[in-house]
Amino acid sequence: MVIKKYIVNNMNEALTRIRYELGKEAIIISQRKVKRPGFLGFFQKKAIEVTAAVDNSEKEEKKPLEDGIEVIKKIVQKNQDEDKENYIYKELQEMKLMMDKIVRGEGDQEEKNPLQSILKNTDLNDEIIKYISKEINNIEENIESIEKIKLVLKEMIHTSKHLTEGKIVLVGPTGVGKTTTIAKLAGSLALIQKKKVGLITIDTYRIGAVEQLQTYADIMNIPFKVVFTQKDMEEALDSMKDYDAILIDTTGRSSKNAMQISELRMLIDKINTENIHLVISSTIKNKDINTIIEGYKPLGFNNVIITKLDETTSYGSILNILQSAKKPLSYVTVGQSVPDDLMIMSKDEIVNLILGEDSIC
Ligand SMILES: Nc1nc2c(ncn2[C@@H]2O[C@H](COP(=O)(O)OP(=O)(O)OP(=O)(O)O)[C@@H](O)[C@H]2O)c(=O)[nH]1
Ligand SMILES: [Mg+2]
Repeated sequence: MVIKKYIVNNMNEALTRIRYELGKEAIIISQRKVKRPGFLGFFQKKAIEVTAAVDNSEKEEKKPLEDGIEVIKKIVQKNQDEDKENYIYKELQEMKLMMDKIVRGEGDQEEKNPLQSILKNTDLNDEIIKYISKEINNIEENIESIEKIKLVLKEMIHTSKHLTEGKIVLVGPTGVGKTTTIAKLAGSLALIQKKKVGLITIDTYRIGAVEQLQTYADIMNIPFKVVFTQKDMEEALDSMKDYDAILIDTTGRSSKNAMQISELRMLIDKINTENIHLVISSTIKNKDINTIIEGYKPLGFNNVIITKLDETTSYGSILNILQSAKKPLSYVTVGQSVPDDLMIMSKDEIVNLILGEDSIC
């Protein structure tokens, strides 16, 4: 077994070097953020220390899965002292991805074209990769390929101006985190920004759904109304008309069910707001993105919230979703904690995530 440490700027660089030096059967056994030494401690840059290993016993039959299990055991052993459950979980996810690739025999071609290798590791869809590959040829500046990719990505990403006042509606598929995000927004507006906030739910569809938001409303001491009809909606909005912000939760409907969507639309029309956010999970499969977005278009959403970034290790889905929706990103969520795990991200932060130069820890 050969074990080697690499200090790199990002995981793409690590994967390229590991495959080049140790071959495609190498596996990553640990990664951690470190700082490169700088002049008197100045200009220190963030870097990643990646440890990779490869079994070089030639005569043994190659059994990547069995090797992987051995390495998993070692990682668990190594981290037991350090009490880093999340760390182990992330390591295992990284390893699973790497092992899948090894088993599928991918990687040879990527070594030959570092640009393709950088883009392939992002999970961006093929259409976007094609577009970026084409666009970077039009950049005449004499800069590295990775910098060109960053320029193109930044052009493609749009973020919202944040309206934290008025009527804010969240729509989207079941279980993506709408109610939790409403609670995070309510917490941030009412408890931190000291705004006068009201909550409304038209979430009458699922048993237990009303109680979930009612509990948050009680804890935060925020008025809460449940709405069944257009008349209820009118009355609820009227009772909160002098509030700074009214946050409106909806039930996760199947976007394939046009009837359910049109019922929801009648209530949303009554709200009469320009501030409708489609909530989508970053863990969505690429091939489902367009269907979901098409299904929710009749509701007239004009922002996108991407949730559960803590549950993925490649962040290309952010751009895949935004490109399909053609609407700007307003918030992302990075965990279950209310209200802490709600974030506004800059274009630079999103680009760094997509290119593997940063991660959600
Ligand atoms: N890991 C993680 N879990 C999240 C995040 N946001 C929400 N969740 C969890 O996802 C689950 C579903 O969240 P809800 O807020 O009930 O989802 P919803 O969209 O309101 O679901 P419906 O009302 O059924 O349509 C809960 O267990 C949340 O704690 C996030 O950013 N990260
Ligand atoms: Mg809900």
